[in-house]
Amino acid sequence: PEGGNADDDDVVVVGGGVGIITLHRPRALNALCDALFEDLIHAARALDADDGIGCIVITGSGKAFAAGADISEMSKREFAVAYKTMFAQWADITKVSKPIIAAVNGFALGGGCELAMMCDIILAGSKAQFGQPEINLGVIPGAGGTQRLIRAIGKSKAMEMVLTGNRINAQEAMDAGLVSRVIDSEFLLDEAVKMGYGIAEKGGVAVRMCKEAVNAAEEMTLSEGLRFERRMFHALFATRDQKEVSQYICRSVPIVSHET
Ligand code: CO8
Repeated sequence: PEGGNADDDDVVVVGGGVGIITLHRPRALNALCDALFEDLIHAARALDADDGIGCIVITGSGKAFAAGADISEMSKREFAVAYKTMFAQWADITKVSKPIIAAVNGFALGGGCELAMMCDIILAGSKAQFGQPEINLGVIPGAGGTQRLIRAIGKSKAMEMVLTGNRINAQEAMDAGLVSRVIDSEFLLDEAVKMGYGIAEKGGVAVRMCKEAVNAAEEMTLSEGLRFERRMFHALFATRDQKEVSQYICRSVPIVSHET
């Protein structure tokens, strides 16, 4: 993408109704160096702004979704530089208004696991492994690992993962509720794209509002969330999508005689 500066490290964008972003930094297992993350954000923003795209898939390679933030880039940083630069822009991924599916194969560790958790749906390939190994490096997760993980899998399991640095496999991640499905590695991307097309063909405004409302549940009390949801529900009656879809549904309803 334009504006990218990750030299031979790259992010490839393919599109239709679904935009696929492939992390491609094979020599470091897709470790998220600053340049790669910058390219990722740039690609995600471009797809979010593209009217032809209804859903985004972020994926990596068979060996790694992303093996973390880039250790070699970060290990020598002093506090002031770390404070000013590290992870500040990562949260921009959560500002993307269209749904993002993380198709995770291989390692999703540290920042890689945190990136997956910033997405809206995580599909795991059968060889996926998730972990927050920061504790082994003398630090703690810094891009949501202590916050989103507990919301996804509960305190005890999240605490075990961040305190021991141990990894969990795809099935364990599924059982814990971190991922929505485990798919044979070979078919992971196909399935993610298929799901993406299924989402992309729905009404675009309703899809974005769905995402916004579900994500709001993590920030709001139940009564605030219910009010927020109801307001969005009402607002959707002002959209052309709603009128067109309900007209279609009305035409599709089989006519049953009152006498039968
Ligand atoms: N950063 C930079 N390079 C990496 C990373 C990473 N996170 N992960 C792997 N690589 C590189 C390796 O250094 C190696 O490069 P080279 O061939 O030049 O030596 C290459 O990728 C291949 O890795 P391995 O040979 O180790 O492959 P294996 O299949 O043997 O092992 C593992 C795969 C288990 C994933 C192993 O590479 C590993 O444990 N990686 C580190 C995982 C990790 O701890 N990630 C970081 C989590 S922490 C984080 O994301 C945020 C905080 C960062 C702060 C760091 C400051 C201290």
